[in-house]
Amino acid sequence: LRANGLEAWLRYASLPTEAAKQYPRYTDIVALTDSKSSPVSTAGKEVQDGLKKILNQSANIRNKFDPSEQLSSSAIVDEAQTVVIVGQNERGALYGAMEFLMRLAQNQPCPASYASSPSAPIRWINQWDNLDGSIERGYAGPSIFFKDGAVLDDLTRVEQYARLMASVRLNGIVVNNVNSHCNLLNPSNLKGLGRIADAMRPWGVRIGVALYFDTPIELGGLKTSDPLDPDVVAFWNDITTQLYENVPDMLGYLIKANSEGQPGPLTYGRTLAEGANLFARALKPHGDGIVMYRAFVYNHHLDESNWKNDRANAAVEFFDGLDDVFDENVLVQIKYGPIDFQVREPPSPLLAHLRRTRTIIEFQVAQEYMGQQSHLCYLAPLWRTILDFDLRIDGEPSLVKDVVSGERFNWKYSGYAAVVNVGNDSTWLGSHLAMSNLYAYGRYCWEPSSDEAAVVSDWARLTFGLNPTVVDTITQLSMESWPTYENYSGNLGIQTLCDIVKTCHYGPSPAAMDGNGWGQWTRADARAIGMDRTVATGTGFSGQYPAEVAKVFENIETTPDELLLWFHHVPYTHRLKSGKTVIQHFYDAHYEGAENAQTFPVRWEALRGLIDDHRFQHILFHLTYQAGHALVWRDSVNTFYHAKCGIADERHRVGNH
Ligand code: GCW
Repeated sequence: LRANGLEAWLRYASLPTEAAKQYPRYTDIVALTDSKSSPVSTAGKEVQDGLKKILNQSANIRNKFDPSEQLSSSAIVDEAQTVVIVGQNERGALYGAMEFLMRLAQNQPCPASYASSPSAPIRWINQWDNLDGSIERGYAGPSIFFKDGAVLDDLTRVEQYARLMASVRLNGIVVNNVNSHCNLLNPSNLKGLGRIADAMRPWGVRIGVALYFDTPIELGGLKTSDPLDPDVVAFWNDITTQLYENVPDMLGYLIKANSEGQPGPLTYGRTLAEGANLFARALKPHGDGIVMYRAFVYNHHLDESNWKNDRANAAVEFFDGLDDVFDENVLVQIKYGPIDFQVREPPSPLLAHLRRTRTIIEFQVAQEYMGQQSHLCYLAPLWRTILDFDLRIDGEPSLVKDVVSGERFNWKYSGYAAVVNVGNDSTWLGSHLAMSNLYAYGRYCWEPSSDEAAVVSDWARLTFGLNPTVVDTITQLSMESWPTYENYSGNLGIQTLCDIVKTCHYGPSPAAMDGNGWGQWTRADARAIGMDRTVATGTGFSGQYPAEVAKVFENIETTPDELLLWFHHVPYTHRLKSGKTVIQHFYDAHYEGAENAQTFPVRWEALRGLIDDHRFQHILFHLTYQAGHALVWRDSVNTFYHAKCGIADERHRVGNH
């Protein structure tokens, strides 16, 4: 049977007969709602579909229940056979229903009673889809939302996507690229956005939009987009009213401004807060809509010859001091690291600076610098290095996950966003294994202390079936994949070393890091490597952290090896805590990483016949490619640094091909 990639982890594969027999016969589904578009109604249909597929049971759905009435089946006399699923709201009931099915599909009976609630209310996705149907950093075909400047007529895939989102309790999505276009807001697209919202709403998913700052000029024909100009204010008020007419439950606006060539308030001599508040005030009369104002503001024409310059400093420099001046419905959306979704970064120090202004942390499922879905790279272990990091704000425990959840500063509305690049491809992300990142992202928003291996095992069982060899193999490969990728790409916090000059951000190009204005510098020369970000002699970045953390990073002795070159400029001969020199670590890590990647297709081979051949082959192809590309990475990076510093590999591998 050709496996349908569209179902992803919601295949609801039938349980073996023996296992299925253990379950009661479920005869009636009571979905208590009068509305067909309610998530409760969706839940009813989903349970009906799931019971059919998993247990081969046919159950009737109805939407009323009189407790005095006997249900149709005689089996229902035993209360233990009645499953009651309730939520604090309609969405909650849908989540409970899907959890019930996903446990069933894994042959894990539900406990007698069980409750669960989210760590944070904002659990959203950011698509970077352009109106022409292309996707920025998309590697899986064209957009499922847009084509030729308009919203697609057929939104079947959008609805299927909302179903996947609901199953991992993601409740919002910004549907267009942060590098936005004024035509998003033309009259026919406003209607189209309404259709997208209608398609996703039954799954408890609300939509938001990313705005282009100069829309008043380019679409409205105004002379300026100055946020304090009365005509500009009126323009945005009017557009916002029209948007709410089409999308009454809109989440709000995502704004990328004064970043990478985008216009913004600074273009008009106004502050970032004045820019953000413009949109906040337009949203305010309509409900609970928020402005998600991105902290990714930096100068990409930075002069490398000045050793004090540092792109990593930008977010705090731009946003510090604005904490008290943003309107209350402005949230600042912060990438997890100070640079840009690199293979290893410390958490953004801005997370420790905003206390009154609530924040959203931004992750990236879209593996932009992480092998772009051609490499297996399960990201939950990376996310945990950020979420579990203790920022020690005011000397108090301040785990990033507790800041983001709202617990640390008593916020009621804050949370998570992730850039996701699903496309029209039948696998959604271009590779079956990459879907574990989307699944895990939802699980982590809900419960950021989840065990990474347990999460990926759940995903593997749901996606590929219950065979323990299959589940164990996928779990092990996934758990090894990020450390392996880090080994054969950028080590010790030097960043990923992808090609950033061609802007593809793919494949090795250590030379591309320096000599340009992007600020992803390594400062590698013949003798030394790394960014000196200390307060004492460098860019001062380490001083942006609260005192206890700043002290750790300021000092080479206390900086962990994995972030050494992020914070310090050291000779290649500098000895790590492991006892190795920096350069020997580079050489060894690249051999270890590439060697381990060689085992991936071999270990996958052992699953031949244990999963359907179509997906087996598809994945085998990807892992084989990854194994080959890991060798390219190894040799490119090692040869580059060997040529730079001239220091021989103790094990005589580098330079001897
Ligand atoms: O990582 C960089 C990407 C850009 C992206 C930008 C951003 C949408 O290379 O493609 O633009 O970040 O996050 O705004």
